[in-house]
Parts: sequence; structure tokens; C-alpha cells
Amino acid sequence: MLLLIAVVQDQDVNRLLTALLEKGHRATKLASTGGFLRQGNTTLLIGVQEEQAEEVKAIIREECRTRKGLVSPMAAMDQALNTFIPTPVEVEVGGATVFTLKVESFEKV
Ligand code: 2BA
Repeated sequence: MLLLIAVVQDQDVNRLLTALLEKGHRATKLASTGGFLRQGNTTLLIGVQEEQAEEVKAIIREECRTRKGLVSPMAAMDQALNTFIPTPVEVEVGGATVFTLKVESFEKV
């Protein structure tokens, strides 16, 4: 068995979960926050048999979009006056970041 950990954008989650459930896959949805943008995203835990992993990744690729995100580091504008303004920097986010882990044991007790 494998555990897929997929970090996806909030906007894609409902569509992705619907597509996964339609194909008989199970998932657990966790609220998460990106370390870089400090914005909400969603982490899905998806337990699958090894032969199902490619199908699940294909669904994730199909349902998750690449979008632009803005990060606002506080840039020094006028250090003499000690005033700062945020200068947003654009980054490309997603589709999804997927980790694949081997599951040592899976049981429902
Ligand atoms: P964030 O950490 O908020 O990152 C959002 C986007 O910002 C990233 O998109 C990437 O385009 C950019 N970015 C992240 N760190 C950067 C850096 N040090 N310098 C410049 N740009 C940077 P994605 O790569 O698509 O990642 C989307 C989300 O997936 C991340 O949100 C994070 O929550 C998760 N993620 C990505 N790689 C990860 C990893 N190696 N470990 C754990 N989580 C990861």
C-alpha cells in the first residue's frame, strides 16, 4: 500500500475530491498553510494500492490548476523615515505537490 500526500490549492479541492470518490478512492482532507506564501491550502491523505497510484495521480493532474500567487515581503521603502511598503512578488503555485510514501502497516482497529 502507498500513502499519497497531496498539497493542493483550496480552489481545486472540491472538484478533486468528487473525482476521487467517483473512482472509488478514499481521502482525508486536512487544512494546511503554505510555508512560503503563508496562505491556506489543503493537504489530502490518500491511501491506495500500488496499482492505483498512477490513476490517482492522473486525477490530481487533471483537476488541479496552476495559478499565480502573490507573496508580500516587506520591502524597505524609506529607511530614513522608517516606513515600509509591501512589494508583492508573483510566484506560480501548483497544480499539486504530491509525496508518495510506502505504508508499513494499514489496519482498522
Ligand atoms: P507555499 O510554501 O506557500 O509555496 C507556494 C509557492 O511559492 C510554491 O508553489 C512555489 O512556486 C513558491 N515558492 C515556495 N517556496 C519558495 C522559495 N523558497 N523561493 C521561491 N519561491 C518559492 P508550489 O511549489 O506549487 O507549492 C505549493 C505548496 O505545496 C506550498 O505552498 C507548500 O504548502 C507545499 N509544498 C511544496 N513543496 C513542498 C515541500 N518540499 N515540502 C512540503 N510542502 C511543500
